[in-house]
Amino acid sequence: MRKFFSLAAAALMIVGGQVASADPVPVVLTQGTQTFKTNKVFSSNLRYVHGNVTVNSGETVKFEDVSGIPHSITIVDTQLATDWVGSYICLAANLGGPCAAIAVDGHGFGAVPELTAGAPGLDVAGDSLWLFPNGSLEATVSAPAGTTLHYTCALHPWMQGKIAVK
Ligand SMILES: [Cu+2]
Repeated sequence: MRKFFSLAAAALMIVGGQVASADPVPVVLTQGTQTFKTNKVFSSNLRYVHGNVTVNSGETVKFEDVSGIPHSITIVDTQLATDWVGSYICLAANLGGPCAAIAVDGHGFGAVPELTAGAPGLDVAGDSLWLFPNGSLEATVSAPAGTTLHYTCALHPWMQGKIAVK
C-alpha cells in the first residue's frame, strides 16, 4: 500500500509527459548576534547562512533576515576583507574599498532599498539591495552564465557570499 502511494506521488511529478523540475529558489539567511561592552568586548557572528548558491541566469535568490539587524547584499569585486584590518577599511565609506562601503551612503541607511549598476538585476559590482530587519526579498540574477558574483554586507563586511551563475 505504501508503495502504491509512492508511485502515485511520483506520477504526480510528471506533468504533460515532462518531469516537473523547477529548481527551488535558493534561500540565504542573514543571522547571528552582536555583543558590545565599552572597553570590554565587541563581537559579532552575523553571517550569511548558505551564502554560496548556484542559479541559472535569470533565476532568483531569496534573502531573508532572521537577525533583526539591517544588512545589505552588495555585489563587489572579487577581493574581499579577509582580516580585521580589511574589515575596518571596508567600513570606511570614504575609502570606497573593495567592499563598497560607499553603498551604505547610497542606500541612505535604508531609504533607498535598491542600487542598480549595469543592467537590472544582480549582474555587476555596485548592485546593492537593502535587507530590512526581519524582512525578505527576492533578487533576479541577470549576470550571464559562467559569472561568479561576490557579495558582502556593506555594514558587516565579514559577511560574504557567492552566487555562481550557470
Ligand atoms: Cu550585515
